[in-house]
Amino acid sequence: MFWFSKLKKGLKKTSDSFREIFISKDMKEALALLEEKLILCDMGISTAEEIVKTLKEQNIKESSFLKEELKKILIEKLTGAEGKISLEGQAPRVFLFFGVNGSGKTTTIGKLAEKIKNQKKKVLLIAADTFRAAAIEQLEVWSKRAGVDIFSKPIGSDPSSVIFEGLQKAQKEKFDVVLIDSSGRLPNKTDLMAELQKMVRVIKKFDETAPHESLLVLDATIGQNSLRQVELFSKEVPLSGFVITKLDGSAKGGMLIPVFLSAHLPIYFIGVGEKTEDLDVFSKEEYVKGLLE
Ligand SMILES: Nc1nc2c(ncn2[C@@H]2O[C@H](COP(=O)(O)OP(=O)(O)O)[C@@H](O)[C@H]2O)c(=O)[nH]1
Ligand SMILES: [Mg+2]
Repeated sequence: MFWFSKLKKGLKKTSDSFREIFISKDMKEALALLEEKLILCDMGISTAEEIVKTLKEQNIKESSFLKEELKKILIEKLTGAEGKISLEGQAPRVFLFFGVNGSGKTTTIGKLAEKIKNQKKKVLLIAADTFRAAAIEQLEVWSKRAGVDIFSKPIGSDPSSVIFEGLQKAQKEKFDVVLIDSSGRLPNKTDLMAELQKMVRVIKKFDETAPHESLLVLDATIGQNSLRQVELFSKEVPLSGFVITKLDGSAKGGMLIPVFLSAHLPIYFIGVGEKTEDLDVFSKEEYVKGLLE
């Protein structure tokens, strides 16, 4: 299936709620309903109010125009929200993935490993989520599926030492790209945020321009609650952007907008399912079309 139809299908839970607005004959009613639906899909109260205010000022007569104007406003709001990772520059390129347990880090890394390998790059996965044995095994499964190498140590190992040794391997064996899976929790009582900072320091010992991307992975099904995670993580580690997963399971697909506006960091990838082809780069036009058409 083509990406756009996947995205559209994924966003269905969110987009379904908009349908009745655009067939409404009464514009006042349509705008009131729109505000309610924007809030319900977790676009944020202030954003919803602002959008409806702008639309009211335009004095639109037909609901079909309403959709077009709304599209323009949403695309405009997402100015700067598209991001692209660069595989060029001094190798290895190091990409670090953060996020709470279950947000979709390992799955995202697995999908990306395959995509990057298909671009003829030598990819190494580093299993620095040493909290659960299953997390390491899950990354091993993805590495086999993608046909890329993995570096791991036994469960409970110090995540930063796993990264250190993994990067030594990457340098020695001339890998192009390194994807690092981190933990949302730790096996010992160490403070997670302190550990994440340590990971970044260890990476900088190899290349002070690395990590080349530090991406926070967010689960769309929790909607605006992810703003709290953005705040928490960005206070402790320098983030460069977001990955939004599970847009397919969420009726809160509007959350992407407040997430972007909260930090003004780009959204690099979005996930709409569990397979490799269910991940792609974020396009604001496609997203807004998927949401409203
Ligand atoms: N439906 C759906 N499920 C996803 C997506 N991304 C991840 N998952 C699932 O979410 C669960 C947690 O993902 P995982 O990668 O293990 O999260 P981690 O703890 O952050 O590494 C797994 O069952 C994944 O298959 C997505 O885009 N859509
Ligand atoms: Mg994981």
